[in-house]
Amino acid sequence: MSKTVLITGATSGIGKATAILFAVKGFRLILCGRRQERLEALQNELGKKTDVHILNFDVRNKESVSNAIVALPSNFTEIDILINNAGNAHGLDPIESGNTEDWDAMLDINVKGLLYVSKAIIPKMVERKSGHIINIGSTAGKEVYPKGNVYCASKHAVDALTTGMRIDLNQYGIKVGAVNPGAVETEFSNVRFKGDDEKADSVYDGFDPLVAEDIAETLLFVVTRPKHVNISDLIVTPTAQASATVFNKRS
Ligand code: NDP
Ligand code: 8X3
Repeated sequence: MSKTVLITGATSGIGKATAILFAVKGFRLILCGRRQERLEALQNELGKKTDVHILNFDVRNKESVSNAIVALPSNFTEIDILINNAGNAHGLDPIESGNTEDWDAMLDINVKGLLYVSKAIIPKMVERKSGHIINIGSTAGKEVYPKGNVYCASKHAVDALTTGMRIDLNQYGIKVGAVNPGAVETEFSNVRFKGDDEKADSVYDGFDPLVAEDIAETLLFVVTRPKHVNISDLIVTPTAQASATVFNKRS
């Protein structure tokens, strides 16, 4: 049978592009997010190509996460691949004036949410002694940039958790790795700047950012390696981006 992939944050950006590409490639999909209309639209569209199950939960709510996974229909309980993608930046402020609600959101979603989803899925992978977990980190998990403070901390935590998971799950033959994108034009900056779309768009002025499909293709490569190959860590940036702050912009 085709592999079953659970993707968090499938309603937009990287998660959605991955769902679309993986459907074309015949993976069975469990698509997660909070925006029900978008989940249903994806199910209707991608359901023409593969089996699709949708789950609506906020990754911050551990009971909802656990209940949703426990209640999966029997033909979707064996999850082969988990893509921990849900996440966002909230705000871009110096530490002295950062908003504590933004801090809570980033740590609760990007770090604790990833843990809750993983905790709900790992036990069955351990039982079956097989599985593959891919965490979507960021270049922000590899270096810190001005005003990135808490978002960078959350992605550094994802980096550490990826290594920790790989070490602990090694004995069960479970693959664990991370894909760490640089600037990808999605709804990411719209969320970061709280609906100020002009400001969000200006992030990508003067260079060609990655598009979500670039990361979807990377993820397809990662999940289609042979059984004995694990891609443990990948950084993918636009050609114009040399580091978190160095961009070759058109003048
Ligand atoms: P988008 O804003 O386009 O997508 C974010 C996704 O996460 C949405 O599907 C959203 O779904 C979901 N999500 C957000 N909060 C929650 C929550 N509390 N519970 C459940 N789902 C949630 O951004 P991207 O596609 O760019 O981001 C995907 C991942 O990639 C994130 O982890 C981000 O940090 C990372 N990343 C992004 C980069 C970029 O430049 N864009 C670069 C490096 C990493 P919904 O609102 O329906 O719940
Ligand atoms: C998203 C990339 O540079 O905005 O993780 O933090 S960045």
